[in-house]
Amino acid sequence: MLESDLIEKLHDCQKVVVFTGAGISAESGIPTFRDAQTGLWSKFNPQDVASTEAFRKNPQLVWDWYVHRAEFVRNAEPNPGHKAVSTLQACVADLTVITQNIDNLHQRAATRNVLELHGSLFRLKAFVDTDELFAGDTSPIICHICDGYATYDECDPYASKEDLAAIELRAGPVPRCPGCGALLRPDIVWFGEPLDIDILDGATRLADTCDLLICIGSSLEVQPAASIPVRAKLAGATIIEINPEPTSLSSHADVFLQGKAAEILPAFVN
Ligand code: BV8
Repeated sequence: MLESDLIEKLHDCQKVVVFTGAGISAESGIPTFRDAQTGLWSKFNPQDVASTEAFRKNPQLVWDWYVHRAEFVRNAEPNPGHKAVSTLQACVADLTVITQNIDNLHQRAATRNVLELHGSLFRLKAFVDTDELFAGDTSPIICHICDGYATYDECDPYASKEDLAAIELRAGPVPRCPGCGALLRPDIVWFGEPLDIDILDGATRLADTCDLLICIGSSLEVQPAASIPVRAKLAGATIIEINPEPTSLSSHADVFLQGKAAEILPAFVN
């Protein structure tokens, strides 16, 4: 398929999914995960920083690691790739972004309808250690502030949701829920944790019903996210992949555009 045919096809599509991974944010200066030299996982073991076990063992270390990443992301800007996706959304009838990224850069590029499969660095939730909680004497309740498990004894009836909303991922001691005192953690999906069922269901339904899926900047090594483009292909969607390196999807894609997202994507919207 020629690039001009592709652009025409894109404008004819009723339902488009843009599926993104860390590669779309690479040109905003945010390191990817699996690059052999600069990837985060070339310097850190995911089990030591991105797992419930790590947080249980050393919450401050994990908090500090995410504070560092959040500062990096706050200082980054959406790049021409993010902006092109946003422009594309205005040109097609129905476009949803399904992203594995937790950096908020699609939203900052004014893209709407973003499904965040792995959560966001910019929301917090309670760390719930269910093993410890259910081993205690008191029956758990749901904390009215953080919606995590708590006990009646712990929960402060005078605390408000606004108190929690005011807490951000910033340097300092790991904060606690103003209601129940549970440690707070970023609202992201760590290895071994299930994805939010509603978000995963929504993404799966889109994969099953879209006409076109554009897969941008993902190594497709993490499940269940990696199954989304495959599912769309099996359901009959046209698949375009944009990546400087081939992946397990490339040979099955209808079109594989080898290169950087920030260079290739703007051509779709000009
Ligand atoms: C779960 C946390 C079940 C946040 C992340 C064996 C088989 C199948 C599955 C498993 C298995 N062993 C273990 C599992 C499960 C595991 C998994 O998939 N592991 C893999 C690694 C083997 N999955 C899970 O644990 C998931 N949960 O399965 O739960 C369950 C069910 C019920 C009850 C309990 C449990 C949870 C997965 C979530 C992991 N969270 N991060 C954080 O700290 O960031 S993973 C991490 O990988 C990021 O979130 C990231 O988004 C995600 C995917 O990576 P990519 O985005 O693809 O990034 P990567 O660096 O890999 O690739 C970048 C690409 O960009 C490259 O291709 C590169 O060429 C390209 N690129 C570079 N520059 C550019 C570019 N492209 C375009 N333009 C450029 N300029």
